[in-house]
Amino acid sequence: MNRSPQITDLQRAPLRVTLTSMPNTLRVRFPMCLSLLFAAWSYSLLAESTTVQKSGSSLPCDPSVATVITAHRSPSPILVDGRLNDIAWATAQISPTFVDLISGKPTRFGTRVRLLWDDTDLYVAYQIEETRVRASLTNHNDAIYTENDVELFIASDDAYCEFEINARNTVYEVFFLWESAYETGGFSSLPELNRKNLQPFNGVGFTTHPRGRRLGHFNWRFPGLKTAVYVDGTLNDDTDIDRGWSVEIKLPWAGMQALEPKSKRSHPPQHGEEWRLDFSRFNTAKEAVPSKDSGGWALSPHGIWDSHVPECFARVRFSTNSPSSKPVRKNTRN
Ligand SMILES: [Ca+2]
Ligand SMILES: [Ca+2]
Repeated sequence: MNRSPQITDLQRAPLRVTLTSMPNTLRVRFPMCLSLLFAAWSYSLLAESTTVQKSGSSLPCDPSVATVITAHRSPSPILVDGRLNDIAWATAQISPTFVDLISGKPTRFGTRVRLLWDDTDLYVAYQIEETRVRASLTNHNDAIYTENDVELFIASDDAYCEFEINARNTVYEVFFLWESAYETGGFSSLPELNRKNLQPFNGVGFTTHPRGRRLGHFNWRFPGLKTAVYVDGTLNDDTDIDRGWSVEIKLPWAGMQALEPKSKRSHPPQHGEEWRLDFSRFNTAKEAVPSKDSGGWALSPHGIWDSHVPECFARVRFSTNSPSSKPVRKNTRN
């Protein structure tokens, strides 16, 4: 996502109801008993509002209501070529379509994600509706967040990694950790996370995270990462109307070790285990007013212009069961 904070005015304002907000005419005609009842109701809303404000001041979302998606064990091999026509993908759970990152409201184009895994790898697939597929950046770690992209975040208790991918299959990747856990979490023991490789990072819109400061490794590479993109239309040619693009990502479990040097979680995860992952897409063009399209869409909304809030990530539940042999959806486009 673009690192510049923006659209903070679209953040949901806490609900405020006071007697003084009533029209004068209504106040004059209100019988005393009804006024008292109204006052009591208003007070309860104010109390609730205060609670919302208190929790809202620590986190911009309610972590307990994040969207849940199941990642099943893959029933068959997956060819990482960008096309989602593998038999395995046809049986995977398809997520609900993404919503606005800030408001949680529906978005103009559909975006869905699927996950599968096997003994060696985690697989993530994005299906992105888009009428004008565009991408220009071609070098690894170019500023992909300045173009249309899809983004993936994977969190452990004390760290998370970020991947941004454009329609040319160019990847930007960064590793972040909470500074307070640098020693206690075992990160300081990893040569690649030597302090000289780390830079301070404080989020892009939510800069008052209760966990304090973060450190980012902006030249980090996820070991064994493989990505592929398929464009269902024509790239950088706006004389036609495209159908969209799709992305396949393969992440070896072995590469997850840096997220948790003390290996609290098993790789692959155990049945029923739940991880926090974030799935989003960012668009340079926004839907015209009166839409309040922020340009950032996610599987689980954050309530603020900032992907870097692991507590707001979607919840991925791992299952050792293979998905149904029956395709979940027949009309897979590519
Ligand atoms: Ca494929
Ligand atoms: Ca096109």
